[in-house]
Amino acid sequence: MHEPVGFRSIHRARFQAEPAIFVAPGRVNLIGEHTDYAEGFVMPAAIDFATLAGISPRSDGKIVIYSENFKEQRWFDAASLPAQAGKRWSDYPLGVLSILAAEGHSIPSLSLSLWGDVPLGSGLSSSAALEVATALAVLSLIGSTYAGPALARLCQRAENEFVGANCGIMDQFISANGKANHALLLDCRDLSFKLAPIPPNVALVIANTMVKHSIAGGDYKTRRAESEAACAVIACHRPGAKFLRDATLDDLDKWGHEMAPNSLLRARHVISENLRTLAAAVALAKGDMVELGRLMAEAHRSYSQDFEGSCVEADAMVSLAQDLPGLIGARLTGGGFGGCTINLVEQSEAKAFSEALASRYAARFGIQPQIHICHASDGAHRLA
Ligand code: GAF
Repeated sequence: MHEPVGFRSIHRARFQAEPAIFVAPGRVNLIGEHTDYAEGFVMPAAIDFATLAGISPRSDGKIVIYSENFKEQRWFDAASLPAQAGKRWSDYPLGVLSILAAEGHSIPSLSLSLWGDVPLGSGLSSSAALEVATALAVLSLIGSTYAGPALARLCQRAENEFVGANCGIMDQFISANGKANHALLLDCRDLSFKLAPIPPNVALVIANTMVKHSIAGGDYKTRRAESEAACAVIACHRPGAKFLRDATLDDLDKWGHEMAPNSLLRARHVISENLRTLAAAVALAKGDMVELGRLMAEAHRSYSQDFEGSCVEADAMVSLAQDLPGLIGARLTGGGFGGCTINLVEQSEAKAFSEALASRYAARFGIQPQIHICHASDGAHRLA
């Protein structure tokens, strides 16, 4: 994280008050895409790009939220917060306040400063970082605490019910519960997880295609609906199959002909991705990097061809990486249709890998990609 000089003094100067400061990270997903809302498995890591939230009490009945990124301040009455999103950055903190109120908390007058360096619209969960940082800050002001999984659910509700994006639990969960030097194998059914250590000689190289990604857009919704429609067909035969987590490839062989062609493809991705994610956790635990790389390659193929969640630039970013020294595995990460690829790379080759990938991509598309060598980081916590 590259904190702006004096985040504390920005809050102090603006609000004449000493802030308590909280940090919540963005994330990268190693494998397990579009499986979270199917109650399946994901394997994300928190990264060292994050949002900071500074908070202090007020006594004038107002809620004042300032974004250092947008250089914009917004005022609200604590007693009558907006009931609907307004398609602006402030929807995320307001969503958290609105769900906290719905969960029975009375929201006091407060000043909140926000700043973050998670690149926006790049599929690295800037929204989850903003929600989780806000939630921790406000909970501390009201003297309440939520355990990590409950904090993640609160923030997912803010995004689903207030912002209006129908995301799963992965992003908020890893932002709230990440652990330095580890990914998490998360079971999105019961939110149990296992720590998956990332070997110290493996770097997380995140390559931004610079194609904007958004889960508020129609594609995320459409893919989700198509995969859920496939599950509904299976459930007609096997009522126990409430989510694609409960379905098998055998179910698709038996009843795939009753599904719309796109639904069949989406379901094949989700069901096989759950299997790959479990296998990837085993490979990582055994230090079998060849198998991990193979699973990531297969996951990208499935995401791109069956789920049709990739784009020309992301497919190229993955294929341009294939013969570079040090590559273990590469795939598109996050909600899709743009954003970033995750490349697991031998640490000693990470710098040369990043430079070579950037120059190949720039030569292909005439766009300079941002490439970051990241570290798996701790989840949200109080900074000062
Ligand atoms: C986005 C969503 F927010 C997550 O819940 C998840 O569905 C992901 O896309 C795809 O794996 O990040």
